[in-house]
Amino acid sequence: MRKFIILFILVGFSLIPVKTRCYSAATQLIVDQDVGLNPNNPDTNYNWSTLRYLWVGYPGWRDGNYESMFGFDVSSIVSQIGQGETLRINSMTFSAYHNSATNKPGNVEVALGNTDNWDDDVVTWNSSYGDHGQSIDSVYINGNPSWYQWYEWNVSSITPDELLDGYLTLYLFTQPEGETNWHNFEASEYGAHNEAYLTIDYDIVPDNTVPIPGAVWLLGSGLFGLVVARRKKRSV
Ligand SMILES: [Ca+2]
Ligand SMILES: [Ca+2]
Repeated sequence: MRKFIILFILVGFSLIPVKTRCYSAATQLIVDQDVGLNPNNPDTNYNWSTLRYLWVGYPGWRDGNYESMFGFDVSSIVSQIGQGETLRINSMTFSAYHNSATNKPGNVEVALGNTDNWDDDVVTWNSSYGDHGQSIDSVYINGNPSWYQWYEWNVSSITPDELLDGYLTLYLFTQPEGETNWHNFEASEYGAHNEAYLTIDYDIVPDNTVPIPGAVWLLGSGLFGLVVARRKKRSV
């Protein structure tokens, strides 16, 4: 009987990961497209050819309080989700390369965009439906010597629903908005291969994951039944 109890515990524990984790992976996605937006010139497109960096904040010598928009094609993850399965995000990080010669320090915030339907060659403040959602994470960026380096925002709180349509749009902006704080980040067109990227650690799990206690209880009662059956056989 003791042998069976040990077997039951071993088999029970070995089943736990199988029952709750269908598929797990960590992946990095390079930005699909990126662009600056300016509410002061709401119908102007600020892609690479017009503005050589991705601006956030209010550079005094430029007109307006810039924001930058980053698009990620997440269809490679979504396509792995089968019928009866659900995407679960364990952690997600957004990374962008800071590239500025005369920045002023301050917080740079990340938020979800209002639309996934945009093209960096034509999009403007107005056609992107302007602005962004609530701040998801904030990073304080100092002045010199913090230029020319990667900064990372924790965006793990974004729900999987935002990825299921195959695209994710993020905004960078400054807080508080105003002339005290501005930065620029390297655009994908810059050519130095410091494109923004997204790091996602995720699981794809069955929709109706059997609760662990229930599964173990079922396995236990099954094994108990087997033991009883064997004993009965022997005693015959
Ligand atoms: Ca671009
Ligand atoms: Ca989306």
